[in-house]
Parts: sequence; C-alpha cells; structure tokens
Amino acid sequence: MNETRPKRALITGITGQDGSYLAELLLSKGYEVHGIIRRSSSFNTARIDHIYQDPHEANHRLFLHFGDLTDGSRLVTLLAEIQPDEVYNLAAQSHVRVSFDEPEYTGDTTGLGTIRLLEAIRQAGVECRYYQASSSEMFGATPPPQNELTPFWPRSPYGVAKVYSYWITRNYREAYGLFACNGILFNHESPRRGGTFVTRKITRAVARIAAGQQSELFMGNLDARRDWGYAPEYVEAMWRMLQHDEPQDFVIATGTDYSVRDFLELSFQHAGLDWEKYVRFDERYLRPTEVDALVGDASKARDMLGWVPQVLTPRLAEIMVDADIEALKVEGGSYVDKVLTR
Ligand code: NDP
Ligand code: GDR
Repeated sequence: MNETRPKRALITGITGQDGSYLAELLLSKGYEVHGIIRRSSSFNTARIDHIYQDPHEANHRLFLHFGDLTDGSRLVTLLAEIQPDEVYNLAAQSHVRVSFDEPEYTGDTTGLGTIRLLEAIRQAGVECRYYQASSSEMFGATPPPQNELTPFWPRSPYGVAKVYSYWITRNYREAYGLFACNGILFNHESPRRGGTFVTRKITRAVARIAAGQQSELFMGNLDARRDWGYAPEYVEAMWRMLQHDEPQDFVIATGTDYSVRDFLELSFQHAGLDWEKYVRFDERYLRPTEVDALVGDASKARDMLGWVPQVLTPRLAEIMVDADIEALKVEGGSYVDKVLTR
C-alpha cells in the first residue's frame, strides 16, 4: 500500500444492510470507500444517502460506481481503476425463499459473482485483502452448534451458491496466495434490515399494529430457530478479519438461539401487544426445504479477533421495534416504506 494515501476499500453490496454499516465504519476509520451500485430505474441508495458526499466537494472519501456482479468485464475495469487495498464482497441475491423462485439467477449472482470478482482482482493484478460474505445457511441441515469445522449441508439454491463462493475463496487463497477470508456470519439484523426478512417483517408489523394501521400479520414456519445478532457489530468483525496477520475463516454469531415464535413474542410484548391475536399462517412463506436450527460457536473469533457480541436477540427486538415505531411517528409511515425497508 502507498503510505501517503488513506487505505482504500471497495464494497460490493454497499446499498444493502451490511454494506451501509460497513461503509460508515470504514469512513470513521479514515478509509477512502468505493462502492459498486446497480443501475436501477428508481433510487436504491436510501441506506447510504446520509453518508453520500458530493463528488465536487474537496476531500470527499465516498465514491460510488455503477457495476454488477453479473458483469465480469466491468469488474476488471473497476478493480484496475480503483486499486483497492481491501475488497469486501457483500453483494448477493440474499433472500433464501426467493432463491427457490429464482435459482439460476441466485447461482449467477451469489455463486458465480464471486468468481467474477476474484478473477477481476487477479486479472487487474491488484494486491489486496479479500472478504467473502459467507453464511450460516451453508450448514443448513447439520445440527447445531456450528463452527468452522462443521460440515456443510445447504438446503436452498442460496445456500448452495454460498458454498461455491466459500470454496472458490479458499481456492484462491491456496492457489494464488490471495489474502482471502470467509466470514461465516449467522443471521444479523437491524432497523436497516430488508422488510421481507422475518425480524424486520415482524417489527414493522408491530409498529403498524400499535398505530392502528394493520390488523393481521401473515407468517410461515414459526418453529425455525435462529441465532440473531446485531448487524453493526458484525461488520466490525469483517474488518477485524482483514486486519489479522493471516487469512482465515471465522464464524460470527452470538451463540444463543430463539424461535421465530420467540421473536414474535419479544417484539409484540415490547409494544404491549399479544402476538397471538394478530398472527395468521400463510403457506406461501414456507420453503421447500427448511433450515430448522442455526446456532453458532464463535469462540475462534473471540480468541483470535477479540470479537464478542454485545447485543443479543431480546435487546435486538427492542431496538428494531423502537426504530420502526419512531419511523412511523416521524414520517407517518412513508419513511418506513420508502427508506428503511429498501
Ligand atoms: P442485502 O440483501 O441487504 O444487500 C444485498 C446487496 O447486494 C445490495 O446492495 C444489492 O443491491 C446488492 N446486489 C444484489 N445483486 C447484485 C448484483 N448482481 N450485482 C451487484 N450488487 C448486487 O444483504 P445483507 O446486507 O443482509 O447481507 C450482505 C451479504 O452478507 C450478502 O451476501 C448476504 O448473502 C450475506 N449474509 C447476510 C447475513 C445476514 O444475516 N444479513 C448472514 C450471512 C451472510 P441493491 O440494493 O441494488 O439490491
Ligand atoms: P434466513 O432469514 O432464511 O435465515 O436468511 P429469514 O429472515 O428470511 O428467515 C428466517 C426464518 O424465519 C422463517 N419464517 C419466515 N421468513 C420470512 N422471510 N418471512 C416469513 O413470513 C416467515 N415466517 C417464518 C423462515 O422460514 C426461516 O426459517 C437470512 C438471510 O439474510 C441470508 O442472506 C443469510 O445468509 C442468512 O440469514 C444467515
């Protein structure tokens, strides 16, 4: 790295939940941050608008570039142009249920997108450290607790695509000596979580029901158990992985598990409501193959990175419910619809 300039990071998926928190973290550490965004007919940058800087201003450190993980030649051009010190690959079709509807597209983005990016790094001759957003969904049907040595048994096109990305990342580490890490992250949530993931779907509904704007909430399998942590803490772990002496793979999780039913109860209770009065079943939210239980053992990250989660699921539910109630008050609902859920 050139010592006279700030460290330079490239983030794919910067407009998503994690990308937005990671961009904030890296900017706060003095990095120059480059993000790849997709061209869309309507704006898709709501999560990063608050940190966007006018490119005409002197000393701005956030740069956005149009690109797509399905467009390999564009990735080569961007890598050659940007010459990042660190690359965080967070872009993906990240919804498990949707991956059953769009398996081929999910494979193309969430799986092959990774090899396109790794090849772009190699072809552009960039010397950088690489972070791959791997997932607890790779463990799928293998019973908990899951750690770095647990065998994979993915249960969705999404999970299978992430297994491909995990192994191709390891292969580039072994074959070409790339400093490449897999962060195997368990579910992590926040007020910026997309509105169709289960936690946010629940906390938005709680806010609307409390405000008298909604009377029913349709849900799928309430028995699934997940290890839900707080997204801002998880992006800190990503950064720590790339600062470590050696490239390694790490599980990031809280080590606790709750069912979807528990999350419903925690969220509704926080607003003084009884969830059973409002929740109805709809089979469209079931998956052809479900992942019953994910509970991570993150002792390696604790011992080697000093990473310890502070916010556990009950507090997370409160944070998210409070944020959704506040958002409804501030903007009468349009803020929730147009900004936070995107
Ligand atoms: P989001 O769904 O919130 O964000 C996904 C991001 O990827 C968005 O910025 C999206 O852009 C972008 N994207 C999607 N397809 C493409 C494409 N073809 N080319 C370029 N960009 C694309 O995900 P999260 O922030 O929650 O997760 C970040 C990563 O971590 C994902 O890879 C996810 O699979 C993985 N992961 C997430 C976990 C979680 O609990 N959140 C746990 C473990 C892994 P746009 O805004 O335009 O749609
Ligand atoms: P997940 O998250 O599949 O774990 O993937 P999601 O919140 O979608 O589902 C969690 C569990 O809740 C059950 N569920 C419902 N899910 C949704 N979305 N909507 C419902 O109405 C509903 N009812 C019950 C699901 O069946 C499931 O068991 C997330 C994503 O962020 C991935 O990208 C990431 O890799 C993993 O977490 C770790």
